[in-house]
Amino acid sequence: MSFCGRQSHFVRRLKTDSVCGQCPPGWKWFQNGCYYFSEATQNWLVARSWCLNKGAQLVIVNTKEEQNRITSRVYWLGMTDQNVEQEWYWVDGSPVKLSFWSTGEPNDYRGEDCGTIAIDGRWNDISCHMTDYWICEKLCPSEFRMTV
Ligand SMILES: [Ca+2]
Ligand SMILES: [Ca+2]
Ligand SMILES: [Ca+2]
Repeated sequence: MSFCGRQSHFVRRLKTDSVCGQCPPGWKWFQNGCYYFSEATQNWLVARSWCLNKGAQLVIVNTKEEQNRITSRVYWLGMTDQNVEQEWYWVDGSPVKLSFWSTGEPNDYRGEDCGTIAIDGRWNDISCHMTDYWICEKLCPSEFRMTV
């Protein structure tokens, strides 16, 4: 590798730290992104809009590590089955594959279409009109992402 190649790699590492290591005030860095844990409660749609307005989205659980990181109280997850019942999709349009549903969930009790994570990390579908805390996730630009 040429010196220039090495130097650009070094610069990229610095950017990784500055971009992903210093999240906006009130946001926490974890792996490939910045996370916002709300202090207020809203219904799912308002929470989703709040994240979008910050250039983020409601959290999408991609890994067990991420799941563990966000487990601490009841939060909205960025997933819904409101388009087709029992077909769960993340807010980025990808189907929910890795999942941590609680026993007997999702049960669509009286038409529950939005996903939450409970204090024990188990998922439950509840009415989208309920209010809960929420988590936004903002990915670092791809060129800055750490390999984990
Ligand atoms: Ca994620
Ligand atoms: Ca449902
Ligand atoms: Ca349920």
